[in-house]
Amino acid sequence: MESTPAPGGSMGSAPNSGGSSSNTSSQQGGAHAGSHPSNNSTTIQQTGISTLSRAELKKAKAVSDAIDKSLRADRERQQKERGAKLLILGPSETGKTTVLKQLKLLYGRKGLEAERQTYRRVVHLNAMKAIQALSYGLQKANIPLEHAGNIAHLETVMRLETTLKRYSITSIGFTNPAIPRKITDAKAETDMFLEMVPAIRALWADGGIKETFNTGSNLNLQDSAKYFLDSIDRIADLNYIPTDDDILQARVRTLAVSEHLFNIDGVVYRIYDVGGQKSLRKYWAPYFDDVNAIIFMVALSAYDQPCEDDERQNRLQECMSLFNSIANHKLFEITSFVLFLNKIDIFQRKLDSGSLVSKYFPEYRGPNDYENTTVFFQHRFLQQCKDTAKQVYTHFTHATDTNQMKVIVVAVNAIVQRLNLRSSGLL
Ligand SMILES: Nc1nc2c(ncn2[C@@H]2O[C@H](COP(=O)(O)OP(=O)(O)OP(=O)(O)O)[C@@H](O)[C@H]2O)c(=O)[nH]1
Ligand SMILES: [Mg+2]
Repeated sequence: MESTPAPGGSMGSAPNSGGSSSNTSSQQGGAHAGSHPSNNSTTIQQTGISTLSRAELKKAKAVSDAIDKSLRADRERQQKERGAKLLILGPSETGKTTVLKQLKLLYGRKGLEAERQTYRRVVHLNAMKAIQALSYGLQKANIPLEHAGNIAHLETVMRLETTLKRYSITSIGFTNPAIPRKITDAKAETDMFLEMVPAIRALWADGGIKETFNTGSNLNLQDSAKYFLDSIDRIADLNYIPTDDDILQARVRTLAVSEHLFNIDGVVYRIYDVGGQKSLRKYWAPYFDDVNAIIFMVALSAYDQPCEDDERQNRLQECMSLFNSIANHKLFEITSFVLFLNKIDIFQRKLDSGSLVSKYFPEYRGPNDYENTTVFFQHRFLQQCKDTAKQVYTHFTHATDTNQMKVIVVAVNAIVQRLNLRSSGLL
């Protein structure tokens, strides 16, 4: 591990100060003797204390080492108490809030308990939105239903569309108490869900909807659609309580920046989760001061998707531009950067289904396999940093997988701590 002298500490401080008096030689002077024996033998002779016996020198060194150790421990403690400020940035739907949920599960005192009941409604809304997007996609692509009897179900779903819009998930304020708006008409919402359940069950089993699901990448379908539609019987149960996995899969847009405190292996982290939609990015800047680390989230699986608000722009390309502006921001010159190339499970599935990276990134000429395409994208992101010496730590992540995230969070904590200690002169 690289070692840098501690500013103001005994190592490397003013060379002559230690030996100037025999009284201080056992404290500061001794530290020099201990740290740089060859340099300090000169100092000792110059200051006329060459008469110190070997035993005395040894003792002085021991005292000095003890002082060094204690100073270092003090500074480490102060550093830990000050904590680390960490921002999770990136475009919408890249998994920022999901990472935060994982941190709550792994390091929060109550895990996801406080949010569990609210998520019941989110899960229901997610399932309704999913079947609606598929029904809309089926009609748009003129795909016939497999069973004509399901037409009535399709009509139910489309009829409830206007009502469902009122229950837009974006208007739920529970991720941030600063947003007072919330669904107050929970009963009406539950009634609507129960009315839709038979339609969801029948349509999700229909070959036409299956075909729509398998062929449409522009459906604006949430990544968790299949997960919740597959679980329709379980989530429609009157006694249903969302599991941790359900909460990790559930999708709620973040509207406002929120702060969360975690103690990760003795270090206090202040972590900020932001809304990634373009219109919300102007709210990020007030949090840019004194940032120790940034986790920048990328949805690798978005390589074949257009931006939500601009069909002509590729999502991953837009994400690279955003990374460019963040990584080269003057306030982040000494900030540690961790890049999460996320949603690798969906990315792999897309490659397996034959979706070609080169169709969306024509400059890519390599094989359409996971190993080569991920290296290509990693390289493209790292190329965005104008400062070629800037170290960006990359992880390929599956943010809904708690076991994988556990390992990655430990690694990120170690990196942030090491870089923090180094920037404050402790390493
Ligand atoms: N399959 C899969 N789904 C993921 C992964 N990471 C996140 N998701 C899902 O992607 C959806 C969006 O995740 P969020 O964490 O809400 O995204 P966000 O970046 O916070 O989005 P905004 O709040 O709009 O900025 C959720 O349904 C998550 O469950 C992943 O690695 N794999
Ligand atoms: Mg979010």
